[in-house]
Amino acid sequence: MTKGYEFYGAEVSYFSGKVRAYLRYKRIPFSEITPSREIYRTIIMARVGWPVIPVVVTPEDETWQDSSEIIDNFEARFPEGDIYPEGAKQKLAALLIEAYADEWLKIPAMHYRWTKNRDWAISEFGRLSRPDFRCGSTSFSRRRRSLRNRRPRLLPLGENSMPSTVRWTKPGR
Ligand SMILES: N[C@@H](CCC(=O)N[C@@H](CS)C(=O)NCC(=O)O)C(=O)O
Repeated sequence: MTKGYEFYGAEVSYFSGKVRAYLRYKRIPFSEITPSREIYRTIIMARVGWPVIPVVVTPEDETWQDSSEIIDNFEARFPEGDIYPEGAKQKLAALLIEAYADEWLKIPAMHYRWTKNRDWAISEFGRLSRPDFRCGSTSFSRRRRSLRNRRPRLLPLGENSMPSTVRWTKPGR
């Protein structure tokens, strides 16, 4: 039996959600693999060179990274039910909406994840990183504390940006 599409992604990951929704919409069979520390080391770092999700490994053993490239590659293989509207202007509009969601909606998404859903996000990242730690165990609590004390890296978040992010997503406040 040939290997199917392997999708390395997580519920907590913004860009994994984009690819997962696409795969479900197109009804493309895939298996989702949780990116544990071990998977980051042996698959993602080995194939991509930096720690990132989503990643797709194809049945031919190709590695695809970047949600837009993953979707474009799937579209080339599964053209039926094109996800883009007909017409060049309409396609341009669809691509601009994608760029807006990728680059700008990410800001409020990260803001609300790390303010309103911080505990959940920390638990999720802990669970992904060390699925071998049982919830409530000493190792689990230690790992949770160490994540809690770490500021999210590489995110467009900061004390100064918070009020404007909230104003942007909640007009009138
Ligand atoms: N442009 C990339 C962005 C991927 C991305 O930012 N992934 C996040 C999780 S949603 C990540 O793994 N970040 C870790 C990092 O960038 O070091 C895409 O569309 O796939």
